[in-house]
Amino acid sequence: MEKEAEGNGLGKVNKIDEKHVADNCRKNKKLMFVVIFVTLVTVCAILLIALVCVVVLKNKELAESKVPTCGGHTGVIDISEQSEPSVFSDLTAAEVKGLTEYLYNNKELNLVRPSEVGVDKNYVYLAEIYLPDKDETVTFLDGNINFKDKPKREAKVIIFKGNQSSPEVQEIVVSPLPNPNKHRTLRDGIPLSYCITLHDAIGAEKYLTKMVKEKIQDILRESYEGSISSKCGDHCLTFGILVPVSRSFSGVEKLRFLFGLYQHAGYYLLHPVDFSVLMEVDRSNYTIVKVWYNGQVTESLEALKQGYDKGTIEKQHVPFPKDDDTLYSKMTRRGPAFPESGQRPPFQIEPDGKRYRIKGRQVTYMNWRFDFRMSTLHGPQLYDIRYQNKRIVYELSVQEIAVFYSGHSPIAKYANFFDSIGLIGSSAKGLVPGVDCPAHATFLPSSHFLQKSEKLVTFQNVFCVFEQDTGMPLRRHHSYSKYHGMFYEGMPGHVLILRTIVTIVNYDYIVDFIFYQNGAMETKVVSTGYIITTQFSEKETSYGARVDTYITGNLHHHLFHFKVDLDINGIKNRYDTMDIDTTIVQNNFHSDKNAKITMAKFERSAKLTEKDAAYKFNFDTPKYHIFYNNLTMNSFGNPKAYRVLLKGMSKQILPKDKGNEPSASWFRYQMAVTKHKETERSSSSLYSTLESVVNFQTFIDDNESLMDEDLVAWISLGIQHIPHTEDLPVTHTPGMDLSFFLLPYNYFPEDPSMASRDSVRIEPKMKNNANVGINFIRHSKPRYKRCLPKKNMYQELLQKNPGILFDLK
Ligand SMILES: *[C@@H]1O[C@H](CO)[C@@H](O)[C@H](O)[C@H]1NC(C)=O
Ligand SMILES: *[C@@H]1O[C@H](CO)[C@@H](O)[C@H](O)[C@H]1NC(C)=O
Ligand SMILES: *[C@@H]1O[C@H](CO)[C@@H](O)[C@H](O)[C@H]1NC(C)=O
Ligand SMILES: *[C@@H]1O[C@H](CO)[C@@H](O)[C@H](O)[C@H]1NC(C)=O
Ligand SMILES: [Cu+2]
Repeated sequence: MEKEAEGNGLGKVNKIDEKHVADNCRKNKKLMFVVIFVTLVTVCAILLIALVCVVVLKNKELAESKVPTCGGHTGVIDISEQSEPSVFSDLTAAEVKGLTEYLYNNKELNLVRPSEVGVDKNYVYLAEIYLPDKDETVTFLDGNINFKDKPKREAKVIIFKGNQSSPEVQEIVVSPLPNPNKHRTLRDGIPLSYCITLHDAIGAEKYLTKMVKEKIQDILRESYEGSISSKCGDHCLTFGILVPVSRSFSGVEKLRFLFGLYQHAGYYLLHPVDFSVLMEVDRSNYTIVKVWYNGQVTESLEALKQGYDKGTIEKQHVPFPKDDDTLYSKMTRRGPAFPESGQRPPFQIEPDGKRYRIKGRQVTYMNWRFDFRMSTLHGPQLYDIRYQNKRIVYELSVQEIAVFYSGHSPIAKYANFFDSIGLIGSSAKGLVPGVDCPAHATFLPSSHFLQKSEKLVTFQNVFCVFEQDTGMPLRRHHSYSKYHGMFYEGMPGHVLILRTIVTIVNYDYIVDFIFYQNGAMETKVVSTGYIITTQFSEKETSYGARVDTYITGNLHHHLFHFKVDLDINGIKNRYDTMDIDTTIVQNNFHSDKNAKITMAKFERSAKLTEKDAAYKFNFDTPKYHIFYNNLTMNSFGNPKAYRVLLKGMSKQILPKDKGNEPSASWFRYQMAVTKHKETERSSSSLYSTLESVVNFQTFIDDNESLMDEDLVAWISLGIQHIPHTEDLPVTHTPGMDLSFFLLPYNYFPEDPSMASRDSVRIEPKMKNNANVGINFIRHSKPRYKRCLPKKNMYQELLQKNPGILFDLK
């Protein structure tokens, strides 16, 4: 069959060939063009496919295996809740379960659950870990790690007791977790009026809103072009801020606070109007004590109404702001855009992965190691900070963040906030990768036990830990000439930062703990966020600056307090100052035998007692502050010490004991040093805004000996802030940073960062001859030749889980 077919085929072809040679010739030419054309097209197509293939493969290669992702190695980061909580870790879910069972089953405490909370009830306001006494903890930490000897875990619980004739606060310690069977009282008999309960705040606002709607809605409408109503549309007024009035100002036992009124446009706090109400709260009895309208005071809303209608009250008019993206109170981008071409800003990568480890809440970085936690009440706390495994600090913690305002209007006059009233620790959440911290940072959540829930409430992105280039070399020297010897050696400044940002209503405070490779550590606080403003009037001009047509930015003083429990080469330390003074000496190199010159000298002065050690900065007596153990001297006879350096001092200019200055008596000193005591754990309290329950001055007044004792340095930082137009829309961070350093001082035989592999040395191959080649000496060991930066996945994460940034309820 095949043969026949073949033969037939050939025969046909032959026939055609013979008959149509000329024809075929023409046809062949055409065919040739077609063939060439088809071939070309095919070749092009193949080339195109090949090109596409190359591009796809290249991308695939880039995306997949060949070029690795920088810092892909994450095995050293384990931020999960550890099965066995460390001594310093916050309450765990299991512990809270045991704690709530104990609390709610205890008849004596008579507590109601969160859903039944009310003014005449006893309920839990908050609970957090109550750390064991220091000596117990240190014995455990410094002994063999044996979990049998681990100090008991305990919880401090703050209970609001409304179910008694005079409501009180009781602070108890419940023990041992996770299965407690007893409690003891830490502090009690504190009138509940030294706190603001959620009930007080919500109840008073509801009451006030109702009264205002009934009695003076028309005054507000005429004066401020808005109303307090659920139907106010885009012209709403709101009681935006609540100012608790210190009992030192009010002179009454009952709780008093002020509500300020705002036009709810843009960000409301920059649209205040000159209307505020002073209220008194006694359980569910809300009373309006005074009303302030346009600088005039009346005893009630009715009296305001009468005066307004009769014409005895001077009226005012503030137009309602036009709420668009250019409104001064809004943080939306505006103005001629830069950079013109819209390039993205630089960012840092970790080419060889993380150079720090985290296990639970313990961080290890270079020679550093520390534990950290978040106190619901006080804010971030670091524990057992070690360098080369030797403890330098037992505790480094934020104690209080306060701000004292001034103003003619009552809101600014009485605004003396101690932010612990707003719970500093649980006010930190939602750090945004790429803005608040570098995108390559490790973000950690924090959990709190608050009034609203029987379980821990977890906030995401409360802390971030990252290593970064400060852009400032840690050290360098450039010896460029033959005469001095040719070499360059330098080390870039890479630090590890633990950061949190607390947002207390209007202000945002960035708190950084910075670890340098040379054994230095810095604690820094920076303010940003919205200032508190009052409606502009001539009377405010001594207390603030007009920053827009209708508003004054009021003068205020930011106060920060830190506890630094130093343990330098052991617990028993001394505190000396190195006092710099002048001395007159012989000018004996010259002919006149009696000639003298004056120069500086220094002298060590031991601080023997607490009163002796309460430090107020004085320009005339410059000094170093040195902490050391008298038993550890270096080979030159100097103590192996750490030095405290303050870079953000500020003076309290308010007179001692006036107003609520006593609540901030810690601010009388730039630094105070006291003997460690478990009864002096914190310099402030939940009650400081209303009453000085903890008076720091008493820590000093017993004037105890500081010689070879466990010393605690209490450090105050502060900044006076006279607002200006660039504080709109928000205060920017440059110039607002305050910090203190812990610096090694004869502690090491030399700079310990000499061992760091980050340094770079450049020198001629032949001594002092740069013409025969250069040696470039590095000590790092790159994991990859090149790598791709990790993608910042925050946006995708946020879309799926908006709760990491915003409250969902
Ligand atoms: C205590 O609570 C009980 C039960 O809710 C209530 O009947 C009583 O009036 C309360 N007592 C006080 C003093 O609030
Ligand atoms: C409410 O408080 C006012 C003012 O303090 C007082 O005169 C009044 O008797 C109180 N009412 C009740 C029901 O306690
Ligand atoms: C400790 O200090 C005292 C002076 O206060 C000194 O006399 C003593 O020699 C010191 N001890 C040591 C071991 O250095
Ligand atoms: C504190 O105590 C020391 C030592 O007892 C004493 O010399 C000093 O005067 C006291 N300081 C004050 C202010 O009382
Ligand atoms: Cu400020």
